[in-house]
Amino acid sequence: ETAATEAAAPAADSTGRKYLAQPLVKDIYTADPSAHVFNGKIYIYPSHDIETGMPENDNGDHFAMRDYHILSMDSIGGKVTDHGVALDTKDIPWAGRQLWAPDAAYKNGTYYLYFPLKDKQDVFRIGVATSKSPTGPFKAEAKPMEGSLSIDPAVFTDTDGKTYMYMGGIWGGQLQRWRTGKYDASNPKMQEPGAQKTALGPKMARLSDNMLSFAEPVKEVQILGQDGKPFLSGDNTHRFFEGGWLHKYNGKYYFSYSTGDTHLLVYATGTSPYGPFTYQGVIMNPVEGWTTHHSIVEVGGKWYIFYHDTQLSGKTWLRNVKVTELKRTPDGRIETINP
Ligand code: FUB
Repeated sequence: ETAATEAAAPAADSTGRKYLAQPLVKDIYTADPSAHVFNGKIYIYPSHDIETGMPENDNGDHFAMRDYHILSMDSIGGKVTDHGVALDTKDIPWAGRQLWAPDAAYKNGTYYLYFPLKDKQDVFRIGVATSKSPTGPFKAEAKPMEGSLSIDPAVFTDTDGKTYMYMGGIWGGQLQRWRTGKYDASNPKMQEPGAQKTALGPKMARLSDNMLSFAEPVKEVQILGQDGKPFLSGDNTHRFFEGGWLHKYNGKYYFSYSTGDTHLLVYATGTSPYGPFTYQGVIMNPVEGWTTHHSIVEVGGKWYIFYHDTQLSGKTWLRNVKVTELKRTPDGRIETINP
């Protein structure tokens, strides 16, 4: 554990929404916060942004992260602790480059850290590492998860104890290169299906009891418009881009995600963790910076959204994580946040 702690001074916006606009830590850059409550304490599993001088491009080469730091806090608005390096690329046997947005889960006395990383062939895969502590250090498995692909793993454990992973991201996340079921390096980096074709969906699978592998073949998740039809690729204010997250509220499954080049966080709901999910609306309007990535978690009976922007640096690849309340209407609709 490092001494680097930073109190997140509570603030309120004009609507009374608390904790908006306060970076949770200021001494390192953090992004893509996946938050969980383990044993009554809040743990945040973020990317650790660093300056590497890589050129900024649509392939995301400038996001050249090399390790993870886990953050914790006892309560929203309380002191934030940075627990130091939890996993480093140099300790991952199959590592190529770029540790992107991670997530974590707990089962039977072990914590699991799931992370996207390019292998030595420059193909994004999802890896898993384990620890007896929620803050690590984590030990990576020798190989990426069999059948895993692309980026942004998000792990959801249902009330029946079954755990599912959602993953995928287009453009630099390479999902468009998996359209045939196999990785196709000849598919240009940014090529989505034609504007009038069905958009690419995120992928998902249930995890095995050992949490280290998939219990079933990876499938595509269907996201439908209010008209019941899948979104078209050209509909970039609605179609899935990256950063999926699943939570359950009042028996309903909420799948939320980033629309990428239109910079929105949006959500869709369904009656099963497998979907299909029907689009409902915008959770958060664009933040400062190109990327937008979030997680949604219940803490002490209230719901919060963790997200990032570039307030501290003004640079898209040097982000800072934040948290604010997630408010719903009585019928469960999420109110749009204007960050
Ligand atoms: O942090 C690198 C990438 O940027 C993440 O994997 C994406 O979700 C976007 O936030």
